[in-house]
Amino acid sequence: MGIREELESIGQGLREELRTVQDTQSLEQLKVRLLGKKGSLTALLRGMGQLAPEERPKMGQIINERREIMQKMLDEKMRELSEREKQMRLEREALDITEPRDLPEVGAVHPTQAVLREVLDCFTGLGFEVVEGPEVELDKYNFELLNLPKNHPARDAQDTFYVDDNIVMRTHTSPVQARIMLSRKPPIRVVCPGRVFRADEIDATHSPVFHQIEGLVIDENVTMGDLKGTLDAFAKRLYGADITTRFRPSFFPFTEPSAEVDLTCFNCRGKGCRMCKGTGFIEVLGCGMVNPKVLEMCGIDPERYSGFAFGIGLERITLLRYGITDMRLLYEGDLRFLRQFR
Ligand code: 2U9
Repeated sequence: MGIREELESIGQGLREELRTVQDTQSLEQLKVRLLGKKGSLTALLRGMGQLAPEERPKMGQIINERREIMQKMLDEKMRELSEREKQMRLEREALDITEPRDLPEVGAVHPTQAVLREVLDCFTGLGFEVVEGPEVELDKYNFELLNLPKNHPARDAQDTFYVDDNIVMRTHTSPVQARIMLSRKPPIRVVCPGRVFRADEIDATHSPVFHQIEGLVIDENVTMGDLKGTLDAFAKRLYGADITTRFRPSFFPFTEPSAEVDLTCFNCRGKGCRMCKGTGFIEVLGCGMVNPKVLEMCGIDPERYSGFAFGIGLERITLLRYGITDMRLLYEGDLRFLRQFR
């Protein structure tokens, strides 16, 4: 077969293959078979060596023209096939964003967290700063500086989780305030929320891990009247304008004098009911004037400064707030319980 016939036959073959080729990958292979290093057209060009020298330029020109035409046909087909493949891919991958589907269940703020937020909102509104500290503490900060000497019953291994002789799981958030006193000068106005640990029973009102919010104010001329006013504002903010506080004398090593604070029962608003056992009041927190000994140990001059402190059990006020009767419900993560707070 002469070169012209072969060119004709290659062109014919290409036209037929282009009619049937279905995808870009096969087309690419076809292109290699034709124009690649071992392609049929390339072989034809090489075969020109057999021709008489005067025929070569003419034939070279013809082959190259054909080659360009074929190249264009291949390119054209390539565009057509890529476009088609793109369309098919788009159809295959299309998402119907209007299609109805199951929505994920909406969560709820946990009741303990909701009450914590309210309490912190209240105190930050009064000018307090929120400060947090470590849950694993040195004996020095958890006990020593708070006037809880080595043989004090509250330090008993019954109540305290010891890590070693000098390290404990904090039994209250007071060590955070002790650290603040050591590192700052008055005026100090802080609230310290956080997890605390006591080797306690687990029952409806006790858990070995619970939360406290403690507050501390230190400045010149801070009085018990400031303490009472602050806690009154807290009570009214959380439970309503008709709620008042009642102080009963008490004892804590870190405060002197100390008091336990009752609020008007927010169930019966003071009339007397089962919740307050007929008294019209519910015990909610403890407080007092910071013991001058504590001020002194924490580097603050008790002659110049005075302060008050209070401690609130977060779970306790959460139970009271929602009328929940068992603290374990706050820890168990039972969705039937939690869904009620959505
Ligand atoms: C410093 C000085 C004094 C924090 C205080 C209480 C009273 C108190 C209890 C409330 C419920 C613990 O969670 S509870 O069982 N707390 O009654 N806490 S005064 O006094 C401080 C703290 C830090 C430096």
